[in-house]
Formats: sequence, C-alpha cells, structure tokens
Amino acid sequence: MLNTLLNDLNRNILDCGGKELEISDYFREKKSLKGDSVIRSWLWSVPGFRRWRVTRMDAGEKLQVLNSVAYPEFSNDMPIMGIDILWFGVKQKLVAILDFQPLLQDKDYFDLHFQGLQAIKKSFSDFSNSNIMNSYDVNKYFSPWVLFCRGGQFEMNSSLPVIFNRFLQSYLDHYKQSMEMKSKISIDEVKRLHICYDIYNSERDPAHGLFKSYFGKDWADSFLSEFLFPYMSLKDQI
Ligand code: BLA
Repeated sequence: MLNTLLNDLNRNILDCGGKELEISDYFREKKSLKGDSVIRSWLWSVPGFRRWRVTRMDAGEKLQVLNSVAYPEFSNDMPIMGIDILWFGVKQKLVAILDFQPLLQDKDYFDLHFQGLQAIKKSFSDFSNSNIMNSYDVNKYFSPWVLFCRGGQFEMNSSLPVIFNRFLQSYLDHYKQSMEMKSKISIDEVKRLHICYDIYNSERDPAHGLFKSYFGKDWADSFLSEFLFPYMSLKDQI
C-alpha cells in the first residue's frame, strides 16, 4: 500500500514540473546492519519549492514508512507540507500524520492557508487523534486540523489512500493559488522560521532511535542532520 501512495506522490510531483535531483549514495539507499531492511530517499526540484524530500523505509512486516516534507521557497509564506506514515505489519498498526505545517500559530495565517485542510478534516473523523501526541508539541508547527490517525488495517487500506490523495491535491491547489498572492511574512522571517522548523524537528524526531538501531549511530546522525533537517546547522543565523 505504501508503494501505491509513493507512486501517487511521485505522480503529483511530476505533474508540478518536478525533476529528480542527484543525492549521495550514502543517503540514496542504505541497508540495515542485519541486511533485512532498506531505507531509500529522493530529493526533488519542484518549481516554487526550495526543497522536497521523500523517504521510504522497508523493514518488511515489522515496519513500512513513507515520509515526505515539502518546503516552499522563502518568498512564499505558506505552510510546509509534512507527511509521516508508518505501518507496523506484525501489530497491524497504522500511525499516519499529514499536515500543512504552519509557520505561525495565528488566526489570520490560518484563515489564509487552511480552508482546504479544514474541509478534509471534516470528512474524515478517523483522522482526529492528535490529542495522543507524545514527543511533539501540537502547538508548534502542527495545525489545529492536522490529520492524525492511529488505526489498523481498515484505515490503512480504505481511508488512507483517499485522504492521502485529497490532502496532496488540496496542498498543491493552495500552492498554485499562493504563487499569485503576496506573502504576509517577509522573506527573512520565512527563512528564520524554516530554520527553526528544522532545529525543532531534528530535536524531536522519534525516528532517530529507530534509525540508530537499524542503520547504526553514525549514519543515523548524518541522515538527520544532513538530509532530513539540514538547516539545523544554520542555528547561528537565527
Ligand atoms: C511519529 N514517526 C513517529 C514515530 C516514528 C516515526 C518511529 C513514533 C511512532 C509511534 O508513535 O508509534 C518515524 N519519522 C519516522 C521515520 C522517518 C521520520 C522512519 O521522519 C523517516 C524519515 N514526522 C515527520 C513529519 C511529520 C511527523 C514530516 O517526519 C508531520 C507530518 C509527525 N511523527 C509525527 C508525529 C508523530 C510521529 C506527530 C507522533 C509522535 C507523538 O506521538 O508525539
């Protein structure tokens, strides 16, 4: 199922004029220490975005992951697109989080950027579990309409494919509209908020422990700081 979603994501990226960028072999594909799992990543150049990354981890029945983050250009203050989908096959457990990750927690900002996500949230009551977040602060870089599901097989096979495609469509429609709008937040401030996003997420990401156990500490540290959240190194610019 996650391969189908990955194909849907790739199709949307290509439709937006996305071109795949080269990334180092070190991050492009990494096999686990035991050799039974693999993590692959892609980087896309998409008009209007400064960075769009995609990661797919395949640890068989234990765990399947699809993760993607799209950062608009600094001249565009719209939310960052965040997707994190985990399927624990042995336990038949789904953890899925999809959000327009806001740069600001502010009513005017929400009114401007969240009509689409609000409409989706209304249609999918099984994606309303954001009250059970452990490692993140819901009020930081998550929206009040974050689509969050802790579910099982039914949500995985029935709700998720529909919601995933509606979510992407809605984000990309908004991105097309936002290209015509003038940002309310200055370029420098958007850049600062993107740096803060990377710092915040690199500190919280519950994946670090998992990466360490599958791929070793050195690789996990580099992957987090150089591929997933490279702007964490710009700490001194904020
Ligand atoms: C949760 N994400 C998790 C968990 C893991 C990962 C292991 C804990 C699972 C659980 O709660 O049962 C794994 N995250 C990964 C992996 C990658 C990754 C393998 O980034 C590989 C690249 N996380 C994001 C993005 C969002 C996000 C973009 O990377 C936003 C949409 C959210 N992940 C997110 C949230 C949780 C989570 C909110 C739940 C954590 C909590 O309960 O506080």
